[in-house]
Amino acid sequence: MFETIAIVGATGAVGRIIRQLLAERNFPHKRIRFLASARSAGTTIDFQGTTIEVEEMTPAAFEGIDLAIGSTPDPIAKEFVPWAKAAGCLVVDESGYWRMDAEVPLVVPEVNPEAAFTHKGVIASPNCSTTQMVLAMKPLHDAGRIKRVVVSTYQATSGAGVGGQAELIDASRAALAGSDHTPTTFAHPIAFNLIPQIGSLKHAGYTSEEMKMVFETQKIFADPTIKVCPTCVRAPVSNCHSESILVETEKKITAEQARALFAATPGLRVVDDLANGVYPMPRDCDGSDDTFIGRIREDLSSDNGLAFWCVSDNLRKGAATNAVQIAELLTKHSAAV
Ligand code: 11C
Repeated sequence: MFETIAIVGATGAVGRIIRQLLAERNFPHKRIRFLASARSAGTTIDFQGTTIEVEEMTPAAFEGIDLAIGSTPDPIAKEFVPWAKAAGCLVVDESGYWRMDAEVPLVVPEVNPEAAFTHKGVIASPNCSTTQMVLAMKPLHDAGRIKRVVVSTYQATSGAGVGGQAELIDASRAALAGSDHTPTTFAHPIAFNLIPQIGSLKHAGYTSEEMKMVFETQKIFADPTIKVCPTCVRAPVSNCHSESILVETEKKITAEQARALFAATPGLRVVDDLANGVYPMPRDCDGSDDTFIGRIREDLSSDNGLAFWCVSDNLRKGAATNAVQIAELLTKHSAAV
């Protein structure tokens, strides 16, 4: 058991869900501490019947912490992880900063749990759009080896933080009232629109968000030969990312086989009855830790292609839940050795 645990970025949107999950899942610990920026330091948070004061995240703050779960912007993670490691604190980091570091395992517990135990003081949790996709890929990859993935995302505004969700509401109200609204979080109007850019131009016409889906997928499956062609799109949805995914496997997997494979995978839920208008939609998946799969069908344009639709709560399995599951994996492992 990790005696003293901490949440870094405890007051943020994902930090709040991490707190809820640790409480709901009775994560074993003796003491919990909440670290955040100087702005939030001194405020209080109620946790399991105790009022806890938020502390400023400084190098000294990590003394005595055994395990920290971090949910902060990349520049903050760059700064605090070395402080935590120097203090002997193991970090599960939700940011993008450490994910592609060769010494840092990138883990989705249902996909590559064994990687977690190779850590050297920090374990990274993937980008939300990658996490739900690799979770869906896992049973198909095990059964037929995935060679290629074509994915288009429909990403919720919550991926851009609470400011993104607020902008969707403000911009929608303004559009309905016929008044002007100047976007601040997004580069273009988000109401009644789709924005086919998430992140900045990164490589050969692909954005940083798209290249995360490429590189993180290859790292998680430890297979740089898996080809991924992503298009990431911001959609006027409050929460839950949706993805249209086409995989090509070495060995043919029928739609019926895929349905059974998905249904037998922990963390996946099949919602698939097109004739009756039943499939996963962001509104229905909000607040769930599962990843939902529907519209499962064989590709009409290739022999071994399989197409499906995948929806997941990007703040939960895409962020907080995955990080907490990594921490649980480490706790079970430390109990077993
Ligand atoms: C988005 N996926 O929807 C991003 C947010 O690397 O953890 C998460 C960015 C990350 O905008």
